[in-house]
Amino acid sequence: MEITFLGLPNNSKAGVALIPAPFEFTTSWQKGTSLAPIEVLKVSPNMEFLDEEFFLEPAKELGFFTYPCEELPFNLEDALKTLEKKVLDALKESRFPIIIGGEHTVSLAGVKAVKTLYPELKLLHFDAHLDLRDEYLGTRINHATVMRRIKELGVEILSIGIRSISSEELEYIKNTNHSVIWAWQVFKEREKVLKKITEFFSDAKVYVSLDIDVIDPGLAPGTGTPEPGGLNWWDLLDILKLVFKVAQPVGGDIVEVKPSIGEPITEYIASKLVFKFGTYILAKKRGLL
Ligand SMILES: [Mn+2]
Repeated sequence: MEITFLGLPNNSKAGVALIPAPFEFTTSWQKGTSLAPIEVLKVSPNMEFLDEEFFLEPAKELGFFTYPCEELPFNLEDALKTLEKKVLDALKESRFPIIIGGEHTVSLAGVKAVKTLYPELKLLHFDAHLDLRDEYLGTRINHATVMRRIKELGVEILSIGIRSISSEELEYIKNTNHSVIWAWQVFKEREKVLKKITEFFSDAKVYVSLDIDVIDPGLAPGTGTPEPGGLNWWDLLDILKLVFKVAQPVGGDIVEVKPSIGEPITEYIASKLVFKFGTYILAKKRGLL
């Protein structure tokens, strides 16, 4: 049976494309994220279809088109290429692509595809980790290096929610002036943080990459590396809404969910985030932000 977002039939005019990426090649600690796309989709029909902030119905007024949850090629480079092509197809059909991962490496495919249409693309990177290593466990393309590979494509990145860093990464962010908003700043310097985000993204085309571990693991425990001190739901939505207001998001991904069978809290949160993306795209179109 075909699994779709919210359990609704796919609408060919839908404005949002959901691209499942059961992608897990380089996960280093707790595995399971390849199961996330299907589990995130499975819990989605349990949500209300009406958004409680804007009273909009994104499924009806914008539409979600769920791509089939297919296996990707067994080789990392080929899997990334296949994914990149799927994202490009979605863009060509004028849909806002959202990859549902899978490990964070999928962002490389998403960004490459979106950047072919929008060369000046900037990246909003929600994460507990910087993912800026040059190499990890002997490879250059993996979940711990993905943001460095994206930066090498010439994409400006703002990393938000960071609360874990290696000495190599510290050196790198100093040398490259990489923009970081630490998790503690979201709690203690809120106004400054919102101003920095506004200035960084103002009027830009933006790809939003959201590692679910940006949220506090007390709230979203289903992830491979549960770092304490993360963002809460409303912090996250406030930032996301602000970026939709001041800039023009054109694609994104939600990655690193590790399903907990029998207790699908994090899957449900990820599913609701997909719904919020749809809502904010629609709210922006209607001039409501
Ligand atoms: Mn992370």
